[in-house]
Amino acid sequence: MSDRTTIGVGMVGYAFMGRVHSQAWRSVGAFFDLPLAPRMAVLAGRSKERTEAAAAQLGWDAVETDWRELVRRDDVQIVDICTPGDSHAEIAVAALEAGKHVLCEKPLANTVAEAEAMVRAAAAAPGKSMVAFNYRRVPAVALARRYVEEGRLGEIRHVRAQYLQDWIVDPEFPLVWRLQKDKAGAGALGDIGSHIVDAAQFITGQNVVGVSALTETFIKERPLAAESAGLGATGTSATGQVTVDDAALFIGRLSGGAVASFEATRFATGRKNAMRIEINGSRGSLAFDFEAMNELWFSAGGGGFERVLVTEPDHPYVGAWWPPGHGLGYEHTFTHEVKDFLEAIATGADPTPSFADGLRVQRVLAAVERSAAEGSRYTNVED
Ligand code: SOE
Repeated sequence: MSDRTTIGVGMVGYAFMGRVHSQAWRSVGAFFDLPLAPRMAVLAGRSKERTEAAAAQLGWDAVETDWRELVRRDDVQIVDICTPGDSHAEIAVAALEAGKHVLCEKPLANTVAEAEAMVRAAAAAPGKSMVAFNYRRVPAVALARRYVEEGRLGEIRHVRAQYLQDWIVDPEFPLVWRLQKDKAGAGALGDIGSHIVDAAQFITGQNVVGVSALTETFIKERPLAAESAGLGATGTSATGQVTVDDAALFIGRLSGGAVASFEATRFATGRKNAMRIEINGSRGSLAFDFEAMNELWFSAGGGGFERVLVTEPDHPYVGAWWPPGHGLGYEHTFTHEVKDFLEAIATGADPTPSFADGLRVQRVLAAVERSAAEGSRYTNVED
């Protein structure tokens, strides 16, 4: 391990995503045999005191209070962006122009124009770039793609995807940044709808080419957030407008001829992180629910569905971890993500999902918003 080349990582943001990315950078070298050893060099955040406390807790060597300083540093070769969407484009473009590799949280940006600028910067820069759609790295999701590639499903006819959460059902839950359009770009649509669009495209190998959509904001005004802007925030007595969707539903066509339905909501009372996808093909079907993330359900047609416990050493990523049946969790998907990113950097391969893949998802989100706003029956993604 000690003779591996070290590569410095600088991360911007230390809330939920920053914490889980930190865990990934910290543990990846202990479980995967990698050509590069990440060094958790610098953490950037606005408040010096809080950033120092986060760095000490999460294992970062130094702090900056301006991400521009982090991007300028010689001991940073990878910039990991864990901020709300409103700063993704600016940080990513600056980092790419400074010759860094960039890992950026999803959705890629808040608008198609920003995502396009990021794709242009990525194409012109020497550094590698990747958007962090972590659910691709759930072993069962990667196995689902393998099944499709092996032809076990035959021709794909239906995709049924849902992402169901309930953390804002309470009208007193405060107006955190995820509920503000200027910071998050969109609501459930961007935050979790983007994941199911990416997962559907990843597993089937087909792109969403047209949609017909409906969005809703059930609670239009909420208490302003007090101390924290995260999922555990508390409210004040002042209120503000919710400027994003609470739920987004859409149907769509895929480039290979399949039809799809998508539902993204934070109002599915009792559902915590139910990222679900079912795919029906001419020869077989598969079904996945993140709340039981170590399982993939497969049907070869007759006899209904059978459970595949995705904990065997020959299943994607699993061999690096525990013996069969011992299972993985949410955080492992991020460890797999940084493992794949480091390998791509070391070998010169292009990591996926690329910024271009992120832009493709962004265009679908924009088409959903257009369709919902216009009440149109069917909206082509490229229009
Ligand atoms: C909040 O809805 C959230 O943390 C998303 O932002 C993540 O992308 C998802 O993985 C879990 O839920």
